[in-house]
Amino acid sequence: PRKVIVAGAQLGPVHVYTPLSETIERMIKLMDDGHQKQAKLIVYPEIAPVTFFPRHILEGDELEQYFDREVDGDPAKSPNLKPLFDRAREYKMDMYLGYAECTGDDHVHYNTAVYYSGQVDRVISKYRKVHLPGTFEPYASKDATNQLEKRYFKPGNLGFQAFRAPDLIPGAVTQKSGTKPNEPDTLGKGDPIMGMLICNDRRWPEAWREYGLQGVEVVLCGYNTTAWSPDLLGTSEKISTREKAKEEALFHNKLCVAYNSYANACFSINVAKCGVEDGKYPLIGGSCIVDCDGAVVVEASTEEDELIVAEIDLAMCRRGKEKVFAFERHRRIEHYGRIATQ
Ligand code: CDT
Repeated sequence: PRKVIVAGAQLGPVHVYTPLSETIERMIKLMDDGHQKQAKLIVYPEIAPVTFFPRHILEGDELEQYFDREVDGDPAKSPNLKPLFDRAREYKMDMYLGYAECTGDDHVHYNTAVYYSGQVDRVISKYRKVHLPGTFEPYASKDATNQLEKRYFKPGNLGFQAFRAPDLIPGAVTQKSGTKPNEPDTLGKGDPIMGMLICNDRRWPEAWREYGLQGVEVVLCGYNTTAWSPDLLGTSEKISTREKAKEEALFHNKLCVAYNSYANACFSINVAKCGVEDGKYPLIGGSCIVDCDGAVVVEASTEEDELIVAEIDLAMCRRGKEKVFAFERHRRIEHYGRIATQ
C-alpha cells in the first residue's frame, strides 16, 4: 500500500471588505484541524486568501492589493502568505496554495498555485493557470456577473509539469535527481507523482491527460465557480432558476473531476471557495476527494469553511494504469492529430 492522509480546506465566502489577516487565520485554523487529523497534505482553493476579485473592474492599487509577490524568488517569503508556510513547516505538512501572483522583475500577473513540501521545506513546484475563462471587457449590463480573468491574468507559461512529492509517503523509493517523473523502474514505488490544475482547467481533458502521460497519481485543483451567471453560462429552460443553475454547476464540477480521475487513473483533491461573496455573488461548494476509479471518497456538505479528509492508497492507481484500459498503452495517437494542431 501507498497510503497517505490528505485534506481539502474548503473556504466559505471572502468579501471585498474581509481583512486579509482574517482569511489567513481561517486558513490556518483549517490547517490546524488537518494536522490533528494527521493529514500530510492540505489543498486550498484557487486565489484562496482574497475575494474572487476578477468579477470587478479594478485598476491601480485597488487591483494590485490582491496580488502577492515573491521575496528572493520564494513565495514562502511573501509577507501575506508567509504565516501559512510557517505553520505548514511546523507541521511538516505539504500544501497546495492558490494565489494571484505578480512577478517581481517584469510585473506580469498570473493565476498561480504552488506546491510546498513540508518534508524538504521548499516550494518544489509552481503552476500558472492555462485556461483563463471569461472576457476581457465587462458586460454592458450592470447586473451581469463578470469573470475578467482574461483582463487581469496572462495565460500560464509553465505547462503541465508533474513532479514528485518527496517523502510524502513513508518508505517510498527516493528518486535519483534528474529522474523523469514516470521513469518505469520506479513507477508505482517512488515518491508520489503530483499535478496541479486551477479551476477552469479541470474542464479540459487535455490538461488531465498531460499529467496522465507523466504517470500522475494525485491531481490537485482549487476553484471559484460561480453558481449563477446567465451572461457567462447562457440560459436554457432547464436552468431557468438560480437553484437549477447551481445544481447544474455542481453536477458539471463532479462530472469533470470524477471522469478525468478515472480516465487518468489518478486521485484528485478538488477544493472550492464557496458561498455568497459580497452579498450577491454565489459560488458553488462541492469540494471533494475522488479516487482513481472516479468514485467520490468524501465531499463537503456545507458552503462554509470545512475540512474534508481522507486516507488514500495510491497503490490503487496501478490497476487503471496497468490493466486492460491502460490509456497510455492503448492510445492511437495517429488519429489524434487535430487535438494538438487546431
Ligand atoms: N475561476 C474559474 O476558472 N471559474 C470558471 C467559471 C467560468 S465562467 C462561469 C470555472 O470553470 O469554474
